[in-house]
Amino acid sequence: MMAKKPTSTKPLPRSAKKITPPDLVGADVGGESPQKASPVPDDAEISFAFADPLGGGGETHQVAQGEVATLTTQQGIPVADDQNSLKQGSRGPTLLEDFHFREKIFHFDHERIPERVVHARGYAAHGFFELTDSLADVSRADIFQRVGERTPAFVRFSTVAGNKGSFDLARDVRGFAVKLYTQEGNWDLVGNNIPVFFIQDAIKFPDLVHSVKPAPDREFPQAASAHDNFWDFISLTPESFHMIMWTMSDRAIPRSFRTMEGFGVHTFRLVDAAGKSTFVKFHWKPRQGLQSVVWNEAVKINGADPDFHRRDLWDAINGGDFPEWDLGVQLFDDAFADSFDFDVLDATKIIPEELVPVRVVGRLVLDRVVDNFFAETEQVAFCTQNVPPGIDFSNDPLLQGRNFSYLDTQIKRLGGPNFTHIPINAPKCPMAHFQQDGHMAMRNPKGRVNYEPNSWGAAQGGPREDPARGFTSFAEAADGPKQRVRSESFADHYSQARQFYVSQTPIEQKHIADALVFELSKVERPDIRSRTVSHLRNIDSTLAATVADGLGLPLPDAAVAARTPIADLPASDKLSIVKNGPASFRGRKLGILISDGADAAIFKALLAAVDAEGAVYEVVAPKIAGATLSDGTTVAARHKIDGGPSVLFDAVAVIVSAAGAALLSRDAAARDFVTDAFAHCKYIGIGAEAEAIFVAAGIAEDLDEACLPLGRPGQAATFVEACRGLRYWPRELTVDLDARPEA
Ligand code: HDE
Repeated sequence: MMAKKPTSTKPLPRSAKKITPPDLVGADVGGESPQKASPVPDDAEISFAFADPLGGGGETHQVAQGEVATLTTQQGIPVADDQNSLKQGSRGPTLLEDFHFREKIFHFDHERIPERVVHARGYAAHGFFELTDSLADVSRADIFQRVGERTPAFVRFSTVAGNKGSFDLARDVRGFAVKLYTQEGNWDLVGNNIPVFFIQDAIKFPDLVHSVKPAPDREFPQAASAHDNFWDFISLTPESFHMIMWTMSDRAIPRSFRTMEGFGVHTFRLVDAAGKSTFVKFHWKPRQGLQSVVWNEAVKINGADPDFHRRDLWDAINGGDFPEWDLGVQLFDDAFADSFDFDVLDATKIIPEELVPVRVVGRLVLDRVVDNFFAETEQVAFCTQNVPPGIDFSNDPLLQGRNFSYLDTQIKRLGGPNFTHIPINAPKCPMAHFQQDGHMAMRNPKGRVNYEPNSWGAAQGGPREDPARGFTSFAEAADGPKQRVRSESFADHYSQARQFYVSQTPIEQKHIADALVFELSKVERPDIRSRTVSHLRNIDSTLAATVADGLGLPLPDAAVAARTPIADLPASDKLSIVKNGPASFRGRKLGILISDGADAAIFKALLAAVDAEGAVYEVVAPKIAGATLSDGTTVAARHKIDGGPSVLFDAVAVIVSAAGAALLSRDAAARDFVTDAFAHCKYIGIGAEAEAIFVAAGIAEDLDEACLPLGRPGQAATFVEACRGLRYWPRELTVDLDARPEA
């Protein structure tokens, strides 16, 4: 007897049946959100378009609003059915003849290109540079001649160690790479958010990067320097300790790309029309002020929103809050270089702004997100060798090495020598040369002549060199024996590390010590921990003692210093984040936790105060559909409470009804919302009925002067004004075990 089929199983279709997709065109994509922050692009505005890769030569495929484009193959053949492959019979084999299927799968198979070996995770935007002060006195560079002129710019921010899919808030250096499409060729200023580097000679770069990346046998940890290999290398590389002070500071966990400084790091040269050279260091100073998160917050942000930094930039630009940086230059001559305590060619050193002031000469504005991440952000190829006439290299051995590496790496990543033909990499000024062919050549020269010199005359003979306009290297004299050496003038490894440390406020110094203890506590070998602390003894004895104590380690002897450190370099205020914070809460984000029945007058007063400050807000509620306020208004939420922890915000407010407070007091995510905001020293606005949640969270007794009442509408403005402080640091001493070594 045949077994009876289960009744729920439908008979398999035996006849050919065409599966068609639901018609998505015009489908409702959701309700409107009242949130000011994180604008969602209006789908109705988007028309479909392929960018023209030839920049004018090919056919641009554009479809007007309201029309629907016909799907085609890469060859432009219209596609009738994108749901079913071509088969012999309804249940037969798929046919090789199906060119649409084969092309689609073939192309998909090749979608990935190698990620960057460092700086793999990044995010970019378009904008412009505007000259505000002419540098014509020291440089012939076209970009520095005419005040008020704008130069298109593309800027990519990145982390260094993590892979492309890693989280944004790793403790790490941030890349700050700027491509400026000048009228005399592209200038790539490929910098970082920290003005010094770990090593002095490019030959050590592979070792440094190998040490910080996941260990080769186990492939972990990802995007983290807190492991044996990194600290082993560092503790054997004393020149890295100035940079270590920066990476252990909150500079390595920025709040936003918008609140980071950028630095060209190396000493470069500016060269005038007469060939005279002036040394220069480049600085990008954010008009938004400096701001970082705290480590415990960073750890949690990475879980709550791994895209925290890219989302922040995307939201700010789409919301019309365009980030801006001043371009500053430190200019100095050979006489200064000769008299300075350190070698200006040593990339582990800064020149304090107190010694050579930063002259602001322009501003950088980012005002447009990319159309396509891959085409622009992934394929952009920065090369330190890209400098226009008037800007030149110094002999910094790190920079010299980079000038080889960046061109070389693009060939691997982008597949051939024609990556300059990709629109994001192509200059926006006239180009003429005889380079030709190769993979994906898009711009081969026209005509018969592809060499020079030639005798085909001006009309047909093609471009000619121009000794007056052309790039001329600064005629620096060089002499000496061929040798592998590190100059004696590079031998001081600790003086500026100390200068950085003593320039920090006490809370920032605490964060450096905490970070060192955290990182070294992840190191398994005690000898590596101890060796690291031996270097700290050459920087600051209290720091060394605090870290040793935090590790439960006997204080080791000081490491042998190649040169006796200078202990009394003066503190420099510019090195502190806290001393260079924003003047207002503008552009910052308030998280408002609400419930049904929350006081409408207070909520609305708070929104008005946020608006007046130029800040943004997001609503968090028990349900994503939002909450109904006391006056019957419904407010949609941006986050359900579980997905909107307080770490996502610069400050928080809790405005709930008594019933809402009772409900949320039992909710772990709601309790975490307030305890984390409290632990991270944030300003907290507390509505009249909200206290029960703070009681349930166990912090009601500890509330301090940065926890402000929102019982009356008039208190909203006072609260938002207080938020300008960003953090109430005295609280940290009461909530962090590390702050109380005696405990
Ligand atoms: Fe890089 N670095 N680097 N680097 N670097 C790369 O180039 C390299 C260094 C920096 O958003 C790579 O296109 C060497 C210092 C940024 O696309 C590679 C040395 C500074 C970016 C490379 C250094 C930087 C990179 C990998 C030691 C700050 C991302 C992919 C001498 C001044 C650019 C690529 C982007 C990327 C080599 C040191 C900044 C392999 C050999 C110092 C911002 O070419």
